[in-house]
Amino acid sequence: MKATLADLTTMRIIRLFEETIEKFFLEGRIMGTAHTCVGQEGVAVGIAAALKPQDAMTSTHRGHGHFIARGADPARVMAELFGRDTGYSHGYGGSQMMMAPEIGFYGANGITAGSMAFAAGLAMEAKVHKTGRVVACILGDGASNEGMFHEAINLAALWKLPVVYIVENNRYAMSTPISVGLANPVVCDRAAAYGIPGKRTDGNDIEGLCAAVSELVESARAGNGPALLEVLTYRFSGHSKGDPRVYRTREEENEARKNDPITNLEKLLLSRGEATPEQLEQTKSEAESVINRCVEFAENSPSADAARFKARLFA
Ligand SMILES: Cc1ncc(C[n+]2csc(CCOP(=O)(O)OP(=O)(O)O)c2C)c(N)n1
Ligand SMILES: [Mg+2]
Repeated sequence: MKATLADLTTMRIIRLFEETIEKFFLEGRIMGTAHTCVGQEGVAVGIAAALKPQDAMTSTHRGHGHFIARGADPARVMAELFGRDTGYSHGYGGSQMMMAPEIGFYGANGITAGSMAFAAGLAMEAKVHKTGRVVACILGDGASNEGMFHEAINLAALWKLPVVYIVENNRYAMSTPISVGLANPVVCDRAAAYGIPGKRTDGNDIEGLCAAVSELVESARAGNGPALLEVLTYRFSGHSKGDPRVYRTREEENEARKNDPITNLEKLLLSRGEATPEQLEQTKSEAESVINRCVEFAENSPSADAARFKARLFA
C-alpha cells in the first residue's frame, strides 16, 4: 500500500467520529457507553487496506474505527449509537454489537477475546469450502491474557486455518498497564508456543503495518496457516466515556502524542511531495462535513422500533 490523502481523510473521519460521540455521551445526548480509538486510527486503516473484499474482519469492544475503515457508512454507525432504526443493528445493538457481513465485518464484540474462536470458525468455513477468504481477527493486549486466546490459536494452528490474529497493543487493558498485566510484554512471542509466525510492527506507520498484515494474510491464503501480529499503538482517549485516566500521567500521553499516526501520515505525504499543506487542511474540512452529515442523519432517523425489528427478524 502507498498511503494517500484518502487514507488521511479516513483517519480524520474516525478521529472526529470518536471525539464527537465522546462529547455526546458526556452531554447525555446519547445513552450507554462506548470505547473510542483516538490514537489508534492508523491500525484500523492499515489493516483494512491489506484485506481483499472477500476477506473477513472481526473486531473488539473498541470497534468503530475498524468498522469505518472496513467500509461501514459512518452515518449508520452514528445512528446505531443514537438508538435509531437506521443503525447497523436497528438501534438495538449499540457500540459493541454492530455487524455487516455484506462488507466482511463480523462484528464488534463486548467479550474480551470473544471474537477469537468466532474468527477461527469463520476461517474453518473458508478452509472447508475453499473460498479463498482470510480472517483478520483484531484483539487487545488485555485479551491476550484470556484463556480464549490460547484455545483459539491452538486450534487455528492445529488445523492450519486462514486467520491472522492481530493484537492492538495500546499498553493498557482498562487501567492496567502491560507492565502489570503481561509476564512477557512482547505478545507476539507467544506465537512460538503454537509454532506459527509471530511479528511486531508499528501501528503509527500505516504503510509498514499494511505490508506486515498483507504478508501474513497472503501466507494464510496460500494455505500456510495462521499468524500472530502485534501492533504497537496508544489510545489517547480514556478506556471508555468519562475515564479520568488517573492510572497514567499527562506527560506520558504527551510523549505518545508525538507519534500520532495522523501527524505521521501528514509528514510522510508532505515529505514525498504527494500533498500540499492546503490539501492536508482540506482533509480536515472533508472529515468535518462527513461527521456533520452523520449527526444530521442520526438525529433525523426514526427511533428503534420493537415491532419493526421483530417483523424483520422473523420475515
Ligand atoms: C470476558 C471479559 N472480561 C472482562 C471484560 C471487561 N473488559 C472490557 S474491556 C477490557 C480490557 C480490554 O483490554 P484490551 O484487550 O487491551 O483492549 P483495549 O481496551 O485496550 O482496546 C476488559 C477487561 C469483558 N468485557 N469481557
Ligand atoms: Mg489494550
